[in-house]
Amino acid sequence: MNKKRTSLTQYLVEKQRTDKALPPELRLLIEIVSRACKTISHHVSKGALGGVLGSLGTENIQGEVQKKLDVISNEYLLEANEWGGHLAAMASEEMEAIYLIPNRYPKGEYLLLFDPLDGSSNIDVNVSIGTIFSVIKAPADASGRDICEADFMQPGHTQVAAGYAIYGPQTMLVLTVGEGVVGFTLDREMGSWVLTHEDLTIPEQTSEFAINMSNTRHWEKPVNRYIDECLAGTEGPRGKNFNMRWIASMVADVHRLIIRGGVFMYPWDARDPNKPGKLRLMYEANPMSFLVEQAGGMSTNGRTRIMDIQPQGLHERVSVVMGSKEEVERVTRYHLEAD
Ligand code: AHM
Ligand code: MG
Repeated sequence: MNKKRTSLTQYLVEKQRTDKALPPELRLLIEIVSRACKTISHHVSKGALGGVLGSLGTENIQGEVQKKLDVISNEYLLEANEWGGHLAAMASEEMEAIYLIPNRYPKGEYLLLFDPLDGSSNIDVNVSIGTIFSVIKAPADASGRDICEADFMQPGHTQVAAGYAIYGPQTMLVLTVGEGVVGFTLDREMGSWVLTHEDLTIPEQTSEFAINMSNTRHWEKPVNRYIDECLAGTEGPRGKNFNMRWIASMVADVHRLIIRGGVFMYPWDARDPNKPGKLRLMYEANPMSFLVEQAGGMSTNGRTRIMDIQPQGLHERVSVVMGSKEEVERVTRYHLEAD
């Protein structure tokens, strides 16, 4: 006899029954987002056979060249979510302005934010990429009027759900509704998400870090100090050897640390001194911080908790240090000592 399998739907329905913190509209929202991720996964896996590789020749709001799959994934997420009646509006890394739910559909109380396809530079080289999403509630005074960008300007600690789908050797969905972190693996034959990781927990200690080392000369001193100490191995102040990994898809790098621990950093650097970092606060840093904290890890911008930052703009960027608690504490301490 096969072991009984729990599907995503079953997991969410049971959670809704036992736990009033998961309202039916939020359950519907998560199911629809995860269904869109299934479709995106299908297209990603077709690659050149599906004619989806390569660039479109257009740029997004951040001035980055859009890949065909960036745009296709964005459209799938919009189409899948606009009609369900659970959303008031959406915002995407790929769109300059927020997306209001068309008038022909009912509106709900949630706001959905997403990076439709994170790790774009890896699409054409067949390396893991993913979709990241974050859910917040529209402010109470927004009912009966159109949502505006200011309604999205809520710090990360107001998130009610967050997750990512990773399109790798396996397609997985990693999710939090604020009560720990769970992982589902896509059974491609059955077309269903199966609960495979019940309680994902990040070990407090690690000897693995992820950072783009080619930017070493542009970092702030505290980051150089931390990495130099790791590289010194058993002969340095840390007294142990460290390993390094850098996939250049945040989804894949964070997934690794959620599974086995580690610290992930994309710090501010002097290449573009006016930007506070490369990664996006609303589409990348906040949802990943929510997952990391729910898994027992920690997440700061080097100085303060990312989820306490008051956003000023939809496409705002931020410096990121997240993962195993002891290492994030150390990097944060080094920054504060240097200030
Ligand atoms: P994207 O959202 O345009 O794909 O960019 C974000 C990605 C992250 O997934 C990853 O951590 C980072 O950019 C890699 O940057 P770099 O190429 O500078 O190493
Ligand atoms: Mg991204």
